[in-house]
Amino acid sequence: MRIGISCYPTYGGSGIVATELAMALAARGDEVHVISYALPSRLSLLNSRIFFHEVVTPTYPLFDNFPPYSLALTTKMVEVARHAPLDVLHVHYAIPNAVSAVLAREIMAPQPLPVVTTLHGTDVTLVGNDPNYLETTRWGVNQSDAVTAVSESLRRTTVEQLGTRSEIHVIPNFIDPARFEAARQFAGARRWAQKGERLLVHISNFRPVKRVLDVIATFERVQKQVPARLLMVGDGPDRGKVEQYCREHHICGSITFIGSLPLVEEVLVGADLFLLPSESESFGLAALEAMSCAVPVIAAAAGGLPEVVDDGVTGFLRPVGDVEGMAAAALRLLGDEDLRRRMGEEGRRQAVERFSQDAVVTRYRALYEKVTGLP
Ligand code: GMT
Repeated sequence: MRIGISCYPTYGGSGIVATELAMALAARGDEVHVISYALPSRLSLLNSRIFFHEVVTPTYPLFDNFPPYSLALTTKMVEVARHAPLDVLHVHYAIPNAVSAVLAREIMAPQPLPVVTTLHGTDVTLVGNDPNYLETTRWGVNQSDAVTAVSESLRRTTVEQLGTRSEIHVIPNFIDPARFEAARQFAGARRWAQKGERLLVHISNFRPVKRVLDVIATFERVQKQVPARLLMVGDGPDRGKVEQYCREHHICGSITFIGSLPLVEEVLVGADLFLLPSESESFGLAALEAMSCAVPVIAAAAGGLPEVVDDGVTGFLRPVGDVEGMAAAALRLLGDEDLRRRMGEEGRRQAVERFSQDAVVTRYRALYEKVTGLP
């Protein structure tokens, strides 16, 4: 099958999922055309069945700061669909990708171009439900030939907040077990540790929804009891604020801001705990990646996180903002190495059993077969 995949190229989970899916489909024999405004960070073009198409958005004085990216994206989708030619177009993140894709389908008619839209979270919860985008987002979702959401929680939220009427298939995010098995050899997080330090890790795009100050507040409480280091991985709008807080509270010495890393296992393997206290999280791919590295997760009981982290079994979930509870859970695990190891290993087992790439990619492939009628 010839599959178009459109996504954001940056370090967000939606771009990672789209990229991993593209590479897995190509490895199985499909031809995959990735469409985005820049090369996604993890996309390898070394498979001869993967192609990358950059969306270029020309500017013009009249546009001021608002060049019409959605139209340039639609135009690129049509160009690729016509000349590849594509059998199906799978877009990740509804805004503007779903709307651009439906428009591309209309332009392509009568040549069919079924559109599959995968909702990732903030395209519904933070951006899609904004009155400035709501009507168009709902239309893009309703007009798609198939819609998926990465968790049951996001499926419910989409119906509630966008008022969509299409069937939404829940297809969770996934990991490649082989990649994480190979990572077991890595020096991983221990590279950053000083003698006797326990290692806590947080990975995100440092947006307000991630509640990065809660990570620091939890760590401060832990560090009072146990020698520890916090690895802050990623980058984004709240990083400056958090670094300033650390300077003002004289805790910079035990917190390392690493920046964005394409392969998160480089910092997860060998870590003691992973912290994700988000306000909302449709799935929490970083939590799944931590589990895949046998690292227990302490997270907020928000959105789809309870569908990923088994509370009391592969980590602990606490109410949003409950930094006392998260710190107590962290201290409990750091004080009981047997329990910490057992939870980590169970996390790895569940990650492989419930979120393996092969099974999830098969489900996406089945959806493409359904909307195209092709084998
Ligand atoms: O987290 C974000 O703000 C960006 C967004 C993205 O594009 O990566 O993340 C969402 O999609 C991920 C992949 O499906 C999910 O693992 C994240 O939970 C989800 N983020 C939120 O819901 C806040």
